[in-house]
Amino acid sequence: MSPDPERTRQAAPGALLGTLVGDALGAPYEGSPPTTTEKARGRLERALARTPRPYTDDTQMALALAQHLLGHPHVDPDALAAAFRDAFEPWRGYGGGMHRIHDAWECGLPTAQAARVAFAEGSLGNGAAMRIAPIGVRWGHDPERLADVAARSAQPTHVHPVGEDGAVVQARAVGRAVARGGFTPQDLAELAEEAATDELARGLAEAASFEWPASLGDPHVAIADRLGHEVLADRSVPTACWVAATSADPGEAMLRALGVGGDTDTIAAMAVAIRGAADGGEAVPGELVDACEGSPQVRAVADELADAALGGDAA
Ligand code: AR6
Ligand code: MG
Repeated sequence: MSPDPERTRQAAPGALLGTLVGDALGAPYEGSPPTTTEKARGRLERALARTPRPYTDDTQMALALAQHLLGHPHVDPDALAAAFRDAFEPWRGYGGGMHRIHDAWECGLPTAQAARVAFAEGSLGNGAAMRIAPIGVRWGHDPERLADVAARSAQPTHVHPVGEDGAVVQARAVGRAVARGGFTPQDLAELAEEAATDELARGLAEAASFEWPASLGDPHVAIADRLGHEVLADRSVPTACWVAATSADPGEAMLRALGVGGDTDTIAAMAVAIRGAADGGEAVPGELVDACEGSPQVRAVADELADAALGGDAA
């Protein structure tokens, strides 16, 4: 299938600015408990009142991956590891394992060995999923290629099957949103069927069947409890997909993620990326985009990625 030009040009900034906004405005609430929508609105207002509003590792790594894709559309894990190493800024809030992997890269360890220095079986954190939106943009029109490229992009840092599958699922979610201009609970059920690991399949199936009568109030505590809101891929990717599938637009996805709490910045980055891809860059509220560090750079990279996606698969 060839990518649709108009759709791709709208989805690319939606996905990448969604990552940025979710990350930078969710970051002050990393580790916060779930709360009501009303209090989530207060969280957003306080995030907007703070300065500066830096992005964290989610956006830092997404930008490095996006740049890498421009030269390596099928991903070269060694060159990608070098790109992550060069972009690394330790104060950006990286996971503990990432600091150890970065030291291993600097000490010259081969990529495959460095990926196991923190955890022998590899990381099952959500770090490979949080940065994946550029692959959804670049390969949204080709789901098989997308899954292969997403798995390769996890290799430098997340070789645990659950860490890698989280990245593939999140890439598929963004890719579906890019290709179709929508993302609904039906997508959750289909993603569950495609998942490679039982952990992601279970989480997505639970997300697809989650029902919460409005009379009970906000679902955030129940979602955090059942689907999770932690840093592990299987306890955050299905949650982000649920937030995206049940929100009307990127602004609502931001609020819901702020309500779910936990690994707030990363769940928001993933959820708003999916919703932004579905609804387009103009649907991501401008006051949120303008508030974040790096928004012009993110916009520029998104446009370059859209050009690359529309330029053909031979590159
Ligand atoms: N066994 C036990 N715990 C694990 C394992 C494992 N195999 N793998 C990961 N963890 P990490 P990330 C736990 O460090 O995935 C930032 O805040 C462990 O507690 O590989 O890039 C981002 O914004 C480990 O420290 O980093 C994201 O929110 C944690 O999972 C998140 O961190 C994270 O795994 C991304 O983290
Ligand atoms: Mg985080």
